[in-house]
Amino acid sequence: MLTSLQSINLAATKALALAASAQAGQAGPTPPTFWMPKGASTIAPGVDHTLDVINWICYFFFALVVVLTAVFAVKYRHRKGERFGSDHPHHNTPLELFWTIVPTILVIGIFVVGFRSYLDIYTAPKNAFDIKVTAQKWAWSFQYPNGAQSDDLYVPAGKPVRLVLRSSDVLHSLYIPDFRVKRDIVPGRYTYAWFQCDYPTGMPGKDVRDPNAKTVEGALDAAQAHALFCTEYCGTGHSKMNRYVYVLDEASFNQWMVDQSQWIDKIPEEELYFKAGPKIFGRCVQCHSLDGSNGIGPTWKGIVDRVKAYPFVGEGKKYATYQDYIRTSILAPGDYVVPPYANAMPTFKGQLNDKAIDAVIGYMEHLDEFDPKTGKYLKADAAK
Ligand code: HEC
Ligand SMILES: [Cu+2]
Repeated sequence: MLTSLQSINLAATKALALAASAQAGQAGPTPPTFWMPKGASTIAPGVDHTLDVINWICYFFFALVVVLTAVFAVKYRHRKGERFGSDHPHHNTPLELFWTIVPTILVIGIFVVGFRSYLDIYTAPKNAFDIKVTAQKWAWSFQYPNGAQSDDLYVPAGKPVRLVLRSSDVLHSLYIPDFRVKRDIVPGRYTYAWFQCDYPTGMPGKDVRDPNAKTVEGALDAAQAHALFCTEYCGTGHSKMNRYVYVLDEASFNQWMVDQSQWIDKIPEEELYFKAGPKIFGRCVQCHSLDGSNGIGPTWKGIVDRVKAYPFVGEGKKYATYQDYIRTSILAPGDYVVPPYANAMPTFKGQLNDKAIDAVIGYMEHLDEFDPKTGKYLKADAAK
């Protein structure tokens, strides 16, 4: 029994050593195994070794139980002429003590190894880089300290990152298998997760979610990015919360953050609707279509004419212009809930600024210039 405890300790030490060598940065992510995907965070080796130790204990006892069952079934089978129920062993105190004490010690050993990793996993280092995460039906919004925002998660390599998780509606759960990170996101409460990944994946060269995309030079290979899931069923659009994590070296990450916070400012007013419009529409497309089909929300096909005809839109009415109404619909969707729809739209207050809202309105005004299926600008070549 001492030896099994020692082997647990040994595995834990090995895990720590592995984690240290990963930190030194010679290696890349640990390769996938039968049980686990590749391990790309500093805690991955420790988690995997804890799992391995528990697995091996299970294999051992599984084999022991199966073999003994087979042996005893043969050895103590009923033989001709034997009477039932005679002369069988009943109580054996040493044996009972043995099979109570040994598993107890084993389980305590597993607890100690697990609890150590648990503390590591749940206590973020003090110098961690904070990223705010908002989960909502059915999208992620990642907010960076400089005001940048993204739908996929971008993180700096070689630095602890702490995610501050919030939900604006129901229970969600953030899961990054390659990092061995999983954390529930509970409405009305902050939860936290942290990780450190030392290996840059690079930037997405094109949409890696498109399986038909041809690899272009310098583009990120989809296998390199880390998948990010919502892992708490949160309604019909749950699977739309599958995103990616991109790990950038620190300089690229800082540059990306600056670009990301300023991307819309750099676009001239008259190009806004076709340069920024489709990108922002990417955050509305789960619920709104351009082709006339109604989803969770009303289609945007013909939206400007429809909205102009509302009895409360027009000079001297609640909304002087249709732009006013659309603006309010985006910032305070509950103000007027279009029948027969539910009040299901999240507010984009604090996420879309005035310029972004102008871009959306411009987009709605020029819908005939966009592909009704994909939302892409049809005159893209002419615009160059
Ligand atoms: C989770 C689903 C969802 C998302 C995401 C969503 N909406 Fe909505 N939207 C709705 C629903 C449902 C309605 C109808 C009920 C209401 O008025 O709140 C609606 C209504 C609207 C209306 C009023 C339409 C009308 O005919 O009066 C506008 C404008 C609008 N959304 C814009 C947006 C924009 C812009 C985005 C993206 C930045 C967006 N929505 C994202 C669900 C959504
Ligand atoms: Cu979810």
